[in-house]
Amino acid sequence: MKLFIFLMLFTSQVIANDHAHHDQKAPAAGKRVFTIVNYEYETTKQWLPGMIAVYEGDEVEINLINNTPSGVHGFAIKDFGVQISVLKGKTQKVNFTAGKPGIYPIHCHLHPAHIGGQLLILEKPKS
Ligand SMILES: [Cu+2]
Repeated sequence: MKLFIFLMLFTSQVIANDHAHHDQKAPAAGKRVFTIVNYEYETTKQWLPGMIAVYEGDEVEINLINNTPSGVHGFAIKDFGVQISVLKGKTQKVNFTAGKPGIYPIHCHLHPAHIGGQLLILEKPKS
């Protein structure tokens, strides 16, 4: 039942976000903007969405929101020199340029046991 409520809340948030973004202009080609939120469910902490996909060479901007009651959590993509700590209730922005195509791990450098994510970098489609 608890999980069901969590999923309902999460789904409605996704729908609300989708609405909010309707009026906004799409980002310029080659720039990708994400919002990723750290949730805590029972004892599990996770940045969601857990996987983001971009093209090689993209300018990536991620807004990290720490929604957990437990405290500071980290967001690190070692391969691109990204390592940032986000305080409870705060939002932090991080920028980097996507390098070679591949699948790169995302993790909390402060608590390695937390569920990690993945950055998927795709080859640029030929135009
Ligand atoms: Cu953490």
